[in-house]
Amino acid sequence: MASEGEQQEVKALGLWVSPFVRRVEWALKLKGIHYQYLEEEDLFSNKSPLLLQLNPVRKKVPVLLHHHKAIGESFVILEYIDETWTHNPLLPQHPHERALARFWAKFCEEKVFESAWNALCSIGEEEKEKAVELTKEALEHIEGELKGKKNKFFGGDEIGYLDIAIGWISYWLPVWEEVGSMSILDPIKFPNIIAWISNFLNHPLIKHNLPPRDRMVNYFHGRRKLLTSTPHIKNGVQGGEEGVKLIGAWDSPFGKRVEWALKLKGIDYDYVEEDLPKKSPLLLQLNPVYKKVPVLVHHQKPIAESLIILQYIDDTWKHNPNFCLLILMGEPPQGFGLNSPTTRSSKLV
Ligand SMILES: N[C@@H](CCC(=O)N[C@@H](CS)C(=O)NCC(=O)O)C(=O)O
Repeated sequence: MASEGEQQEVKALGLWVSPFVRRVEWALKLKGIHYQYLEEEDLFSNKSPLLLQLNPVRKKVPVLLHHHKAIGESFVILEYIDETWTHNPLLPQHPHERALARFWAKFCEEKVFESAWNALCSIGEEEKEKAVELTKEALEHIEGELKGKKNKFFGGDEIGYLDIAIGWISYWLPVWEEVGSMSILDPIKFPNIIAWISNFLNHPLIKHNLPPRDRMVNYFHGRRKLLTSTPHIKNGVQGGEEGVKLIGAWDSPFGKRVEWALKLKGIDYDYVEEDLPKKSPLLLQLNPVYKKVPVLVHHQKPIAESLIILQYIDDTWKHNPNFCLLILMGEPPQGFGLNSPTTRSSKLV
């Protein structure tokens, strides 16, 4: 067990309704770690200075603070918690089983979560049906993983990493089904998932650490309304103060140009990393012609092609003119080189 002094240094920055934040809280509670919870009051329109300071790259919750050091991304935080407080291990002991737990957690995040969220925020029945089908297809793999297992949870009779990682399926997904008027968790098709859900929700620690359902239903009705009426901000594409968001890929020199330009102009922006081989629905929606990064979103309107974006930036924010020339000559202005300490990767939380 961690000493009292060590535990006092733990803080979690969160949002009450976030499934990502809940993962972190469940893990801390399973380990018996005392922590201070700090609610991000207005996450989508007025992020707190603390969040911007602790997670300047993604500007998202959860953020875990331990001994004044910040860690972002819920799966990374789960691993950090498991490595720091080694009692009640979350990940399995055997390397292959650990790898499998991570594999299924990632799969669920990319396939089940994304499709289910798309189904909830879909515009029109056809789009919704497609997304519901994709969600069910992905869930079939999870059903297969559970089939024939005698244990209550994925890794045995104690809740572990994978249960926590996909715990949202037990509680958030049924709320989304209700809010989106859709049916996903069919008990005939997914009997093992339904049994796992019952075990998970009946665990005393989980049961007492869930957001109020009615409040969630209201909240997601609101999110759904907002996201379906303004499709460009679906998936959180709202951007910084002026609604500036950049969709890029970490190794794209074209994306870098745009980042240098925004930084030179001092424009606050949100960055979304694109998984290029996969091409996210967001990228296909924002840049259906080239399907490439970078894409700049400003006031909910997408602009593609890096040179055109540079011109747009220079036309829109008139201060520091002529910088484009420098960037086009391939010379990152001082302090913005790929390995400079001011680049995104080095500032990651
Ligand atoms: N992959 C991240 C996702 C975190 C995330 O999307 N958090 C949402 C709250 S549910 C957020 O902070 N959104 C703020 C925004 O998009 O501006 C994780 O696992 O931690």
